[in-house]
Amino acid sequence: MELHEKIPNNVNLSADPKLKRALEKWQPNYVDWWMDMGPEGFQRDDVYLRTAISVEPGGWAHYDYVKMPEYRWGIFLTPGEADRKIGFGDNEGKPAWQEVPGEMRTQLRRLIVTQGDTEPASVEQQRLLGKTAPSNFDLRNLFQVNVEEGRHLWAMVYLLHSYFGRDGREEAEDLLRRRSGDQDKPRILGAFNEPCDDWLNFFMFTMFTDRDGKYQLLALAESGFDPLSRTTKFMLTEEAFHMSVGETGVGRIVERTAALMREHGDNVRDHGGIDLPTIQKYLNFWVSASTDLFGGEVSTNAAQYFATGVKGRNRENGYDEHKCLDSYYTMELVKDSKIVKEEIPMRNAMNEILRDDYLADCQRGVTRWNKILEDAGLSDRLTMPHRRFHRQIGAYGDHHFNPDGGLISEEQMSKGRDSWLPSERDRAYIKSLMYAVDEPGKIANWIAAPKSGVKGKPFEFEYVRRD
Ligand code: BYC
Ligand code: FE
Ligand code: FE
Repeated sequence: MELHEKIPNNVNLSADPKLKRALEKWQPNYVDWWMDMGPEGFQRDDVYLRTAISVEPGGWAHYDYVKMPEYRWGIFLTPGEADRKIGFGDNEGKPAWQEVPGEMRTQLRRLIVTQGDTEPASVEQQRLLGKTAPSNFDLRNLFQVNVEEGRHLWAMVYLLHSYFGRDGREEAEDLLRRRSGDQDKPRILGAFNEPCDDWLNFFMFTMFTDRDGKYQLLALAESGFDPLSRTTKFMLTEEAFHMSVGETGVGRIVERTAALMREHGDNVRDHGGIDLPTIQKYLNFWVSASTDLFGGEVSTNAAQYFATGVKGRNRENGYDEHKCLDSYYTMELVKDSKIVKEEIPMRNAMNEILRDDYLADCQRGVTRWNKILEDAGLSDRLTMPHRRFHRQIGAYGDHHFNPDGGLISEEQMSKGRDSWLPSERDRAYIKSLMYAVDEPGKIANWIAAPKSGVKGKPFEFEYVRRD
């Protein structure tokens, strides 16, 4: 470990002066981007953050107060496996690549750039949320997520600089130039240009959009390109925290809403809470936007990634067969205004296969939220929208579906829209609830306090000390 270097790392950076210089040149540009686009108004405060200091299970994190611009963003890869073999596709059984094979350069660069682009995008989307955090504890969790997304950008930039020469360095600069939601130079993927400007959005985003991150990282962890596999494995350890922020965040809102419903009936808004129908609409929005992130149902890109071995399935080990040449995936597609079943060659269905795992995981989270409602003695439930609902990308993007997945007309969609997705009024209402609760141990009215704090500290602990 080179922990006390300018760029902490476990990749022996000091042995490669050229790479080290290139990264040290990128670093100030990164810090400039962080100052411009990172959490606004909190750059001078002490934040109780964890920092990666090792890749060993159980011992990798160090907790202390740091000012965010001084955070030690490092480069950490899970240790390599001796003689690792490619686990799938046409190159199954061949040694994993330690360098980028020429014929896979374009594919790999594109995947790494797309992955890398989402990381700063999310920081940009969340940059104003600190001003309305429902508690000091939540404020800290937001910043923890933000600095780790910054580290994920570092992880991809390390790969670009190390393995892609000059065009890699240019891509690394561009990662700091695009801006979430910008008309002229937007971020690459749809969901990362959507505003995430209130805390219901934030918790839904970390629940559903960070979970896309989990599944994409799992698929990239299978990559035949070993440095990508090892980088994404370590990123997954951080992703788990982001998703827990989302799941417990929405869970705490549901808990508070349930308490208000028991006391006052359905009239939750009159008592400053977030009513279940509004929670459901935000859920529908972020599930559909995040479902889009898996790409087209039928995808030649995905088939190529699988064939060459650059991107696999989630936990390839769990499958008996890793070539997928003579198998088919049954998909429901729209033909002549009807939904019909079609057999798609398995490799072309890789996006959909990953989406299946993702949606099942989301459903498990929603089921846990419903348990909170059940325990409160309420019969209301939250549900996952159908995967076809409100899609912009892929086979369903050109049609309209209701939340149950039924094909509907454009007119029916316009009619239903405000009861299925957040309306302007809903968004304005949620915004009206957002104000900063600074004092440690205090909590906003629309959310319940967490069961526990961070790293054995109580909820009342002062996680963010204002300058
Ligand atoms: N928005 O063949 P298709 C995370 C484009 S999240 C806009 O279906 P493919 C995180 C596509 O690029 C994880 N465009 O797609 C979470 C293609 O464009 P071109 C991020 C889209 O390539 C929270 C065209 O449509 N990681 O880490 O099979 C906070 C046809 O595409 C979208 C990755 O994404 C979209 N939603 O699959 C922080 C992993 N979807 O080439 C971080 C790397 C598709 O025709 N990326 N398009 O111009 C990939 O594996 C693939 O690029 C995708 C798309 C799965 C995204
Ligand atoms: Fe990330
Ligand atoms: Fe994340």
